Amino acid sequence: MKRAALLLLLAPAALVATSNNNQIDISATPQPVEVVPLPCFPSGKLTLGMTNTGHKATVADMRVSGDAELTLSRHQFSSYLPAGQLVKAPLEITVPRGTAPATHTVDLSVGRDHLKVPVAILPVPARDNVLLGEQAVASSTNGNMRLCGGVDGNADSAQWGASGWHDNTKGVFPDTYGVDFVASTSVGRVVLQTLDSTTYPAAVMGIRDFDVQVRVGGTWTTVGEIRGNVEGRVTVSFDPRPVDAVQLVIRDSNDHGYSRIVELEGYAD
Ligand SMILES: [Ca+2]
Ligand SMILES: [Ca+2]
Repeated sequence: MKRAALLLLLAPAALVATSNNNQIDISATPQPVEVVPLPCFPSGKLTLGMTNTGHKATVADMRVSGDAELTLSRHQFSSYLPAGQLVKAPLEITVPRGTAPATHTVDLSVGRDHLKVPVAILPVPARDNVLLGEQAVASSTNGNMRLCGGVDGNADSAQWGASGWHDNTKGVFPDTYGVDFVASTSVGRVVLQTLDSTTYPAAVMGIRDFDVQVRVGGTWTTVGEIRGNVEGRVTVSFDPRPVDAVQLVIRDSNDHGYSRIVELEGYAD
């Protein structure tokens, strides 16, 4: 009797010890993960993984830490892990503008196991599209969308959910969307790509009426007005000038609902 009771007491402790000991494989993709030090540039996306290589389901906690230069979107990844199954979670890594090119490290740990992931800080690339990756500014952003979606370099309407932007005031106009520059930047042409796919054509769902404005020394100037648009891609050219900010003032969309931008681009001429 005494022996049986002792075994029962030991059993739960043994289970816990087993689940914490080398049953979890840690993974991360891609390696190295590359980060461009711009606020809206599409970079720094790492997929974390935990695989339970044991024979019993368990719960695992991954701790996520990194060098002081890095800002991490999460510091923990906890999950129930069925035996033999890989469970993934996203990690976004950002660095302040001006961060010098270097290789840093993100450390992933489960129990005593660690995986050190190299993080390559890249130089800011030369860009013809001067809006690409710069700080987006909007009057509002719908909770299902990302503020940066309109200047992330992805103009594919089929990937609208992942890389587009729309406002959060349905049926209420105007809405504004644009970019604040950190230094005066020459702009003479703006290209709007509004939602335009087989399922959601621009003539039905796209932006219809909008003004293009540039800001110099705190004053907004309208440099183009478009009315009755039904195209997916609209180019507005004006006298090139150094500006502090660019924005669209969106006055209506073809469904009179939301202001939908897949990508907004700006060029010197
Ligand atoms: Ca986009
Ligand atoms: Ca609105």
